[in-house]
Amino acid sequence: MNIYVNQMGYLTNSSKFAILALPQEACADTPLSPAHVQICKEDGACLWEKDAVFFGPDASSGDFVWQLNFTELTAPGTYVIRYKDTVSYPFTVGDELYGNLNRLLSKMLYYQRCGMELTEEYAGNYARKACHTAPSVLWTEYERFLTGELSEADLQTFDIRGGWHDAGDYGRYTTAAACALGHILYAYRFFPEAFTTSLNIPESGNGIPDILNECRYELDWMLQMQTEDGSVYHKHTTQNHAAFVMPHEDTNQMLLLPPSSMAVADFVATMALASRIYRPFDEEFADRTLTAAKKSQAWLDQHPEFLFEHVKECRTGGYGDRSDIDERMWAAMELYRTTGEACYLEQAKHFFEQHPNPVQYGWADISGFAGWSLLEDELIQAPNTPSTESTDFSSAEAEFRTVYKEHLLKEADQLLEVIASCGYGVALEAKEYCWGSNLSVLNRGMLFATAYRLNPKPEYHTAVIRQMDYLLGVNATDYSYVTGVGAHAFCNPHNRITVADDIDETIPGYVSGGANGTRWVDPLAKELIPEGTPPMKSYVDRWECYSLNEITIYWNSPAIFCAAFLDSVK
Ligand code: 9MR
Ligand code: ZN
Repeated sequence: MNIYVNQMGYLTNSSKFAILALPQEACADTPLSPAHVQICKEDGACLWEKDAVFFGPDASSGDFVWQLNFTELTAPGTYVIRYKDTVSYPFTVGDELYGNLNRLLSKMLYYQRCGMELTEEYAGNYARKACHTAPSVLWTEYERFLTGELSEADLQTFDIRGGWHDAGDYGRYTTAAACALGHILYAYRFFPEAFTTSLNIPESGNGIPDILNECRYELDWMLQMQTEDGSVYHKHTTQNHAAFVMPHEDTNQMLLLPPSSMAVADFVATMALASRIYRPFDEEFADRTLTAAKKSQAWLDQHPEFLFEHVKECRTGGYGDRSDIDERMWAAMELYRTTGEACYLEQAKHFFEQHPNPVQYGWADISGFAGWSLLEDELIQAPNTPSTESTDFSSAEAEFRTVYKEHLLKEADQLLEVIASCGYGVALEAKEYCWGSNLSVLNRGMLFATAYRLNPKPEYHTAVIRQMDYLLGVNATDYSYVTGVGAHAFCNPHNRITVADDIDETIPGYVSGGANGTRWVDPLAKELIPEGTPPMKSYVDRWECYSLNEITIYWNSPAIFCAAFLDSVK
């Protein structure tokens, strides 16, 4: 029997679930009886006994599953669960857990910084030299240089620096950046009390919350991605991914890839949002971001067509998309929220009407961000407290809010049913485990957190917890998907720095992409994971497996959102 617990631990007064499981092929008959477990102090003293209830076969894991609800364990401490000879990993009960987790997840962003030296003072053993400081050139000119049509002296150069490395590669991509910033800036907006402690970064102590200092590093890079005419480059990478070397050893030519309408709209939205968030701390920056947002919105208004050019000779991340409706919706909504100008609300509504299910929070579909903007004041306040902000909406907005809210809550209720149908309590169906499935799980977590703010049903809160439980060990792989968190955390991310740095201990706080049950996987994953493996188990902790075990800023960012929620709403 396997026992899966949240290897980090559980909040004192919130729901606590553990899972006991056996692969179905290991059982001749369906086992129907409950599993009698003991809950013990880590040092061995048994506290009490309880039955884990037989759930049945679970489609995502291929397991027979027993569910143990031990919410009544509220005394802080470190515990294990025992079943016959099997002992779970230890776990803690306490209220500091999600705050500590949030700090680790947020510090990861500092380790992703490009274009500056990370000094020992802030990076400890992981100190490293500045990288990617050479000038960049336009892809459109560079390709003509490659064919000999242009000489090197003919190439325009651009001094664009900074930002976070997207992932285990060293690229920087506008839509990916906007996705991460959307999660984090809204996490701060809705749960500011979860961001009061120092991250020990160079800006710490300047009077601005460190999470905003960290996001500023990305925003400053993003501002440089705007062109003269208001369009925004889609990405800033080399032609091919670097070898597995430290970032400063990657001296390949940096390129600016042509604008896409997604990049422009995401830029508008992010800058308009940043303008509201940074205004209390830095008027000048708030003005600058709003001006930049309006300039790019003017470009969008003049270019209503979908624009995305897949440059196949450039083999870094594509971040291709099929629709820019959601990005344009987010842009219009943020401009409305920041300026109050009714024309933007009209635009946003127009795009909302074209979107079937605008509650998505991933890089390809960020429609849910527009919803956060729409309902911002309600989401800021704790449940059941009267709103301090003006509720004097135009009737157009009021009606729009009602419709959107109903939609979101209905979606949340449907996802509660998905949780109920999954033995492990995850809000994903078996067919949904694709590249970056942990993002999908966390997206659902953010949706439940949003629903809880709108209607504080305990089920929504528990649903957020269960998505974080999954991430931190209540899953059929036995791993915690956050480096450095839990007794059995994954430690071989597909990450150039971790592979090249010669340091045994992996940087803590990375979220893995997670199980990928599709056949669209990297070569080693294909070799190591036999066809027919249940989706939740389609994972190995190998650095070569980029389709299973990469890390990115926008897999950490939704975890930051969920951790911040659970740190402030316990
Ligand atoms: O996160 C992206 C995932 O949803 C896609 O399926 C995958 C393949 O296109 O790409 C992922 O993004 C990668 C990006 O293209 C480059 N940097 C690393 C990202 C994480 O794997
Ligand atoms: Zn770099």
